[in-house]
Amino acid sequence: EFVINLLKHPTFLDDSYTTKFIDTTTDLFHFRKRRDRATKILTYIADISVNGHPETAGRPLPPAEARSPVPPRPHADPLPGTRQLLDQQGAKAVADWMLDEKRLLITDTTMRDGHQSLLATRMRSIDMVRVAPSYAANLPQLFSVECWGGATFDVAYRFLQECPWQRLRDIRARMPNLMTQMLLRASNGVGYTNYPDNVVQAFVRQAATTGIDVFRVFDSLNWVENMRVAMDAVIESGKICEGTICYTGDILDPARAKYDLKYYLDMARDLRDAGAHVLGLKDMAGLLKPGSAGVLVKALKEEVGLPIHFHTHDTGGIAGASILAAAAAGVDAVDCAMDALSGNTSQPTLGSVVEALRHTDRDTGLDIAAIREISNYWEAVREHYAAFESGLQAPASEVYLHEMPGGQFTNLKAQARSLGLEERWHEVAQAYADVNRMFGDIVKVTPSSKVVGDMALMMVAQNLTPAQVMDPAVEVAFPDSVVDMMRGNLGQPPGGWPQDLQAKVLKGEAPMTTRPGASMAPIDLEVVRADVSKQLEGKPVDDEDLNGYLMYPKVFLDYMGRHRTYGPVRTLPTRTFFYGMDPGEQIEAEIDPGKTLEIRLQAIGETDETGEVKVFFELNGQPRVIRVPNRL
Ligand code: BTN
Ligand code: 3PY
Ligand code: ZN
Repeated sequence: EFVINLLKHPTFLDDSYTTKFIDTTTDLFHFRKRRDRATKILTYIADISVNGHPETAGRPLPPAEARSPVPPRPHADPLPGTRQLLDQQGAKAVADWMLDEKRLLITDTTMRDGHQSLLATRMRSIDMVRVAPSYAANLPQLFSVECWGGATFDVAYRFLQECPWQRLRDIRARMPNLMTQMLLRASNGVGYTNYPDNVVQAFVRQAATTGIDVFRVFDSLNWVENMRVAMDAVIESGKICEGTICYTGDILDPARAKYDLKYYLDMARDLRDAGAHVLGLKDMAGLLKPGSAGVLVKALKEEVGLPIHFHTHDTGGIAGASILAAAAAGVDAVDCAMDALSGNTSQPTLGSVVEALRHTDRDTGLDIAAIREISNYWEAVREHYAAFESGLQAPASEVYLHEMPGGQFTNLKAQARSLGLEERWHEVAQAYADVNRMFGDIVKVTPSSKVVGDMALMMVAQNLTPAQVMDPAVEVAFPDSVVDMMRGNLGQPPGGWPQDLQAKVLKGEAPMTTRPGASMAPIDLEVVRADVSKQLEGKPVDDEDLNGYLMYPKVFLDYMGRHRTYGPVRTLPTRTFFYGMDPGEQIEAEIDPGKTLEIRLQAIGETDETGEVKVFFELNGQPRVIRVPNRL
């Protein structure tokens, strides 16, 4: 039997296997039997129940009494919302409508930035899809729901064993009146590197087709030149192009004159001229202080004429004040996260912003009772992700020193932990600030923020001072990402790279100063499709899969290999996915609309002399036995 051949194979047993192994180890297939999806899911549950999930090993457990999340009951049929306006009248009409609205418009970020910034992006689709109808019915006045893009795309494939496109399709279908929103890293797509123009274009087209309405497009160095391909593709798709400024420094601080008011106004005009329907103001680290927010928003409103959508993070603890200052200065829309996933490195608290503006001229018109119900749902969801909590206890003004994006902060902390540097976190924060200065004071947001983080960790790990790094006489092995960025592969920061550091990193190699995409040959998409199909033993490759592969070839193929082994595990409850089942426990998994598996784990046997364990199930009332290796 295939499963047994797989599980007993030496490569599998010694843990050196990847799921590629299943594709490349052909001796498995001489005995291969086609397994149905139920058997695959049982195999997964059996394996996790016996061996645990690698991602939660050694991490805090959810509380024993953690409730199963129950989504709030829809109060009524969904009223028409922004989605209908977009579909019926187009992107420009939505922008005009925003300018006319007196209300402060609200985007809910819980399903993207909220969990990216608090739970290492690990939230699973099922927890989002189940509450989407409650949003549609109970909060039809929302401007949009940010639920896709940024880091969620690769985390879905890589760690959650699910297809990000399916997530989008499922949310879209259950939220027909609300605009969906994504975060797009312009020429870096949803990846960490520059892609050929036609790959970026194909990705945008696919995202629009599968269900994105609002594209927040930014460049990690604020280089508008490097945003045009993505922006044009969005505009052509008929969806909303939110051309976005990334905010850093402090416009009121004379010592940070590089990022003064004029810098942002110039960039905003460039984005308007590039065709943006909406101007995004992305304060990814939460550095825009209330006083500066008022000045900046007022000036942008006067000078640019586009509706402004403000995004910030509460890492320093006063982002709510910045939102209120921006609202007073006339900002059109802001991002908040549902209360239970707000605050700290996430967005400010949605319900509290709604309350703060109640009975004022910027009253949001959102139903606070509906917000509380949905937040209670998220509170129950969050408990199941205890393994991914950062342990961050409080907001901190240290953010004004290091300027780390909220979406990176907890990630970098985890990276520091894995390098044994957790005790030296405040040194990492200082090094991050030092590296920013050495790089010439740059915008730090994915992927440039990752480069700064890599360099900072390296300096702390090797006890290198900035002076040593800059000293031509001291040999420094720079991280690959630093070399890549100094070569010009992420584009150009304002004023270019510091020449002395660049020369040291590149050892005399000449950097590129043009747009990276301009010198990348287009990919022949049909050749790639045929090649991927061949790697998947002739399985047809649709446009979604093709675009997944183009962003992350290896991550995608690994996902497909595991999918063949474990089936649609996205349908499992989150607790089961991360912790398996206990004897006597029963769960359900809806693997197709209306096709539900009732799964009861009866018992887990002893480990036999071959190192295997029998796991006894009842599947829809019928006994089933699955054997898995005990790898503990
Ligand atoms: C991953 O983290 O690699 C994705 C989740 C699937 C992991 C499966 S669970 C059974 C088997 N044991 C492992 O250590 N990895 C795979
Ligand atoms: C991302 O690109 O994932 C971000 O959240 C940047 O802030
Ligand atoms: Zn953010």
